[in-house]
Amino acid sequence: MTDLFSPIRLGKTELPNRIVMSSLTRNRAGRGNVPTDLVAEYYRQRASAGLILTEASPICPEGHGYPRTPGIHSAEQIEGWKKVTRAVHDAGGRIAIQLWHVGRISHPDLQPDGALPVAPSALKPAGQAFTFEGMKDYFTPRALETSEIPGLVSNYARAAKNAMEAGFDGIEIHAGNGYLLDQFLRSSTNRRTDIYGGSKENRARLLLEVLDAVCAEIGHGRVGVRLSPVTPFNDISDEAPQETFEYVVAEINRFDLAFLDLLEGTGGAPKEAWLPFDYDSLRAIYRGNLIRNNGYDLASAQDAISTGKADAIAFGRLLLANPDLVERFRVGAALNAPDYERLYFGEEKGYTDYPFLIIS
Ligand code: 8OZ
Repeated sequence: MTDLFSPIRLGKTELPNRIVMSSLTRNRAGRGNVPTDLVAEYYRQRASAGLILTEASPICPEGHGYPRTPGIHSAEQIEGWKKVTRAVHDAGGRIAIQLWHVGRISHPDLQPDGALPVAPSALKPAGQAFTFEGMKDYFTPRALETSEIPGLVSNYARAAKNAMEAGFDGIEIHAGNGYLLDQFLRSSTNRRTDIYGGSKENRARLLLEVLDAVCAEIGHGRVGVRLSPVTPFNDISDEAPQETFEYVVAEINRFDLAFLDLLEGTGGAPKEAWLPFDYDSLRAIYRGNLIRNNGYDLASAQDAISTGKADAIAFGRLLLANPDLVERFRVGAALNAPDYERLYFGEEKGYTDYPFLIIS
């Protein structure tokens, strides 16, 4: 019987099990937003996962919105990531990088020359940005000109090329969680009147152009995509999420991607508080491998795999706190609890100091 420990092929990559490490922002990059030896050690420790998805990694300087997030746009960053991919591969693992542009979820303090963040429309998000000087109110972003879109798309393609140079097995396009591509997809943040706004077909156009460009650059078997249809994180919503995302997923079918990473629910909120959405309908529409993500434990993950609701399951908090989660699941061991105080700072503390199982 197929279960969480069964191998699976996602595009060009063979996984020994179906336990995927979800992308997790950890804010430990060094100067120049370059991954350090400590970052390499963190991922190396988690190499027994079937596939690691890295933390979200900006594709260009304008794509940054938080301190110390590792980029994939400079030569130094590519060199830094080489240490990470080498460490994971030497430990027998596989790793894909999540490509990110935050759009309006940024602040002039984090932008080149103190510029305004860019977005589909000049709509200020509610809330505050994480800056080097603490929390500061968001600004009203600058709406991208239609003529700027091709340059943005080519930044994704260049980042995908950089990812291959850095030794990654693949990439995941981050089109969720209220960041730039999601700001185009969802109606609350996209009020454009050009071919990138209005109808669902127009709102999905940028993501589809990005997928086209990265697939042309590195091949569809190395490309995945992250969607999160109803998360309100970063002040975002859609008037008709079921309709919007059924369309998006149907269109994504044409790329024959390595996987779709579907973030269910609404961030860290308990399941009872999730906004309604029929994820099984996306499963039925999507023809490729589906990774389901958010709040799974061993039992619910096994259930999702054995009933055919998912091909693999991504774990965030559990893999963050249990580098040897695969082994712990296998033997039914107790799990370490995540140190929520040190998710976004703390260097090695709450990062590379979680204990491994001691087998006596
Ligand atoms: C938490 C803090 C900062 C960024 C996401 C990249 O939600 C993130 C993120 C999460 O996709």
